Amino acid sequence: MKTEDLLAALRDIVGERHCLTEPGMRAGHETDWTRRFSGRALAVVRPETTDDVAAVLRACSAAGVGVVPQGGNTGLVGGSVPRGGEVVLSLLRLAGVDDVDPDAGELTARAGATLSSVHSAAESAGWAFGVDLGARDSATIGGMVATNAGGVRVMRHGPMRRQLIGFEAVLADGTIIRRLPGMMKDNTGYDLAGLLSGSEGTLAVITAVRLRLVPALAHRVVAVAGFADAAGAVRAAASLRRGLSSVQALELFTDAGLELVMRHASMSAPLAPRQPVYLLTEAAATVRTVTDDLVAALEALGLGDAAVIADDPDGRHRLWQLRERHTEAVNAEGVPHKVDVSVPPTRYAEIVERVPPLVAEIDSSARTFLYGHVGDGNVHVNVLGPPPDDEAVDDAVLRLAVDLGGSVSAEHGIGIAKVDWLVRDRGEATVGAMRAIKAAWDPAGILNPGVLFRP
Ligand code: FAD
Ligand code: 2HG
Ligand code: ZN
Repeated sequence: MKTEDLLAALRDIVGERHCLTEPGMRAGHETDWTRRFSGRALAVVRPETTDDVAAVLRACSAAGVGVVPQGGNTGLVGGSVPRGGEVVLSLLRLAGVDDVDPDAGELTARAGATLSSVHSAAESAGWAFGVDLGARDSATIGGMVATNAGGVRVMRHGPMRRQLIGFEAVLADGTIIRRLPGMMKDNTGYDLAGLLSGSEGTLAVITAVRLRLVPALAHRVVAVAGFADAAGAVRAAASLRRGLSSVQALELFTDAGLELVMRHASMSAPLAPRQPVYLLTEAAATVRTVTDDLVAALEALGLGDAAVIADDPDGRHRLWQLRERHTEAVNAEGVPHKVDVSVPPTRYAEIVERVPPLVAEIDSSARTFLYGHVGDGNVHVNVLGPPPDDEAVDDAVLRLAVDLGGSVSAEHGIGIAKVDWLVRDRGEATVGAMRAIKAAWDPAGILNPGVLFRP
């Protein structure tokens, strides 16, 4: 099929208005959130239904043209934008949340529903959704399943994969596969929903999922405590996790990042004097005593005077902003190198201490910011300075994570940013098994070419 014929077929399926070929209309879909990755799309198509998604995939398969599924385009590893010449399949019009079941604590979200809309729907039914992250107003449920997104409550509820009860998706040849609504217990062969989690748009296009909800906890408290070093913060995090069953989140950041956030967001320091490392703890329960319990736990750790606590909505929000706004504060300073890794809990303090001098050895003018989900062993290394295509810093940090027994991707995925590291981290045999799955589901290789594997 000629390009012009494919474009005509796509216009027929989604309508002229939703097949974007003008450069100005495509632009927002062609560059990623960090501005580090971009490429030209043949067209951006915006289907409204699952049947339209299937028709688009059939047309692209027939034409042998690659397809890049795209949700909110908040991904951080370059997997959501074209490499050059693909059709971007935007799922944003498949929005909405249906079939909220307040008795079962379940709902169905279409792929383009934002995380915030799922939180609202869960809340209206007297429940909560167990995954939360800073990009909640833009990140879509389809993209979050495709990346197996983590966020700030993984230590309590697990990542997206753990929330899935059922799914609907479209294979590269347009075949629709579906298990909706699905069942909480359902041992019927391969776990295809689990396989789609973290598949990064390379196996199928996710069009809807059934999600489990978690109890809504009425009382919530947030504390930020300061430490002389990362080891102290990691020890306190371990102790709080062990001793306080109400803990929902444990987040770490350093004073360099705090300085940036305060400047960018016009906020003031949570503690005086400032400290090198901070630990944010959130606890929640159905009973008001959750605040007293956290205060007592911090005092038992000798942190009574080194912590600030808030249990009112505004105060909690202010403390959370100090951690959540790191990503946008770094982005406002330049195009960052983002290295999302996890290490065993016993090596967490070590990686936080070793990364800044390691980066400085490679590029003495680089600025390094570390923050992350200490409760999951996940640290986000952000480096400003080296040109976007210079990977020396990325490679050094990834090598260190592997040497410490960690993973080269904790929660953001492989995308195009880490394709070579997938093999280095997992080995040829394991990646060979992954490639065999890819070949079976997408034999012509049209879904997100270049993501996860080199073509
Ligand atoms: P996109 O960026 O559009 O796509 C991401 C990947 O999924 C791409 O490979 C794409 O091809 C594929 N994809 C998208 N939709 C579909 C679909 N329907 N079917 C198949 N494949 C699809 N991530 C975390 O894990 N934890 C965090 O705490 C976190 N915080 C963030 C904070 C900020 C401020 C920002 C900007 C990002 C953050 N992220 C975080 C990263 C990002 O939000 C997640 O990766 C999110 O899951 C991406 O969702 P999206 O809809 O934007 O997907
Ligand atoms: C977070 O935890 C996100 O804030 C983004 O995963 C991480 O900015 C980053 O590198
Ligand atoms: Zn994160």
